[in-house]
Amino acid sequence: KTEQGIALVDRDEDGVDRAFREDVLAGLRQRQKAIPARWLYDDAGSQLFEDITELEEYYPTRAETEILEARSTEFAELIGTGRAVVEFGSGSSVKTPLLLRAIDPAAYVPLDISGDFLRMSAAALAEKFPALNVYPVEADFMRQVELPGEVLGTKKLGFFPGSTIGNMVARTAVDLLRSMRATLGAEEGEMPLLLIGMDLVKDRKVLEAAYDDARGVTGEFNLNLARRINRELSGGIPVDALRHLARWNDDYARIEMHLQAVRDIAFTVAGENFAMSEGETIHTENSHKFTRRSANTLLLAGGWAPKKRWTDEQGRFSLILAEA
Ligand code: AVI
Repeated sequence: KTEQGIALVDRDEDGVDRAFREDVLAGLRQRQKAIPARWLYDDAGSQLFEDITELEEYYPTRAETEILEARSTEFAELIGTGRAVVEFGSGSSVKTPLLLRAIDPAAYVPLDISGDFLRMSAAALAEKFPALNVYPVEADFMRQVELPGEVLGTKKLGFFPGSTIGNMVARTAVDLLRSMRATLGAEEGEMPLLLIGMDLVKDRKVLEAAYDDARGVTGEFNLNLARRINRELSGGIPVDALRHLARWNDDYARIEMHLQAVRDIAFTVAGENFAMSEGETIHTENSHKFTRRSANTLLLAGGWAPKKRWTDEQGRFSLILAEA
């Protein structure tokens, strides 16, 4: 529940998240089984994702941090001080302080659907920056969000690091970029800026290793979805019969994660019967990778004009500043 007492998660009388159940059941009925990637992030999944960001093979977090560290002077010049930073998703421990230190904002407004996560990271940031006004908002940022009155009239900078935009198909990504414009006041004639991380197309081997690490942490992250279904939806998926698969789809310029059946299996979820034959998969995530042009095209389609682009030394990851 939010402070206003509005529950963001709609649960039935047994405490089951209705949207999760509907997404899973609808996804498992499809010919190509598919479950939206947002369901990977329960507490266990969020912890596993944190572990992923520290893996040798998973370069995006380090590459983006490198850019944030190297370009602070340019951020200060181009963005200026005194803006309100609106972060889409709760600030991670490392990246957000780097940005805040560079541009000395008037306020910091983290938006997140998970209230617990939000309060934890907001408290950690407030401790690091005692003079900064922090206004956490529990909300689903896929839709326009009403920002706290305290930042009305203050120019905004949206911050969306991590290449999370890459986890959406273009249609959804464009909707989100448009919602961000609205949230940040573009429609009221304010001129917000957006600083967004977008991972780049590169050698397929490097990409596939980043999503199929030697220690098997990404595999655990993927398999946790099946475990979560068993836990929360009285599922009987034989998790030992599934294996983690990460492969580059060159036509769509994306890494796809799947759970693949290693033998014929049958199981129930929330009372409904499903079967998978050997080799069949459940598609669990897309992670789109961009070129300079495809990144610009996506941003423009979402109502944002790219203004400046940085990459890390090795050219693996990009951070783009755009204006509405
Ligand atoms: C959160 N998101 C940007 C990650 C990515 O790289 O697409 C999620 C992830 N999936 C597997 N590894 C990391």
